[in-house]
Amino acid sequence: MKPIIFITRKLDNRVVAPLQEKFNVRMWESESESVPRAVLLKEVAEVDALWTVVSDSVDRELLETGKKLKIVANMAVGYNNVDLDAAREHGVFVTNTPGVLTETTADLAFALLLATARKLIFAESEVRKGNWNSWSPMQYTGMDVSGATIGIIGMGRIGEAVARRAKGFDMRVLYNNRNRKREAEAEHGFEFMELDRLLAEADFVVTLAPHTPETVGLISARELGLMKSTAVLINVSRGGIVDETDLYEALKDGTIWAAGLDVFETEPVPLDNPLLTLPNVTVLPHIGSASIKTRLAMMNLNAQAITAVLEGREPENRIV
Ligand code: 8YV
Repeated sequence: MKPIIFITRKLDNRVVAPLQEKFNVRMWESESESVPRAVLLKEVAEVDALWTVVSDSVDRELLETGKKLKIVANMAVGYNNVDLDAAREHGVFVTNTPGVLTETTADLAFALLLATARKLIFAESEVRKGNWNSWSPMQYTGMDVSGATIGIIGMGRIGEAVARRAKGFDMRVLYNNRNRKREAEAEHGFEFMELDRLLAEADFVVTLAPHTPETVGLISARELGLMKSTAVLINVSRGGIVDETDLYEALKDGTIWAAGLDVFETEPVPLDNPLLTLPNVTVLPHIGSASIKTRLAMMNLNAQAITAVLEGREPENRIV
């Protein structure tokens, strides 16, 4: 009997076919609807390996149901959707997909920063709607990126990659992180700064911290109040890090100038999320790592981790 894998999303055949040669692969085929919880619980009760993405909640109930489960391979660098303590208690490996998505996600962070600063999405829609009828000096004007100050909260691999891009735009780079990055400071002139001062000095604040109990609500009303009224907030890490109710108020009353969001507290973002009603918010559907090459690389890492565990080896990129 071949070991069984359940994959919670429809995957490219280039990734599935090699797995099918060795294992019994089951996959949720719908691309328009996420796998229902009842189906996930039924599948996990029978499988040896589970392939998940960030919107799958791998909680204690799920891990207890997976009596044969040996590995949860989470196709993301973040793993806040997995109960690590429960996985440890049940002897289940948990792996992620770091490294391969760094540059792609930094590209997206910078694209979102530029798009928000220069109102690209709004301006583009004006052209399509036929509203571009005249030229006026202050029409469609935004904020300069070149030469401005960027403050990066969470200076991991992706944070550093965003900082390198900022240098190309002659920006002053401030960062806040649990540990100092002295090599990067010496090499690129990045400046370490405590959070409140960074928020007060930056023209662009980019949140790239992981979602942990310590970072939930890290940017709330008080922090937004410290920012410049001309500042732009970019969140490409996890929704809960920025308090959405407080952000809505800050954007509405002009406490800050604009925000670019690739991530939300609830994803896919519900259409009644008040942030969607504001003109000074750019929204994206969590596409930080969404390039063809990177998504294939992430899938390959997940496939390798599952193969290793089902063949009795220790997987790479092990969290638990
Ligand atoms: C993923 C991400 O694309 O890696 C992460 O943590 O947020 C994105 O790169 C997404 O989570 C898919 O699972």
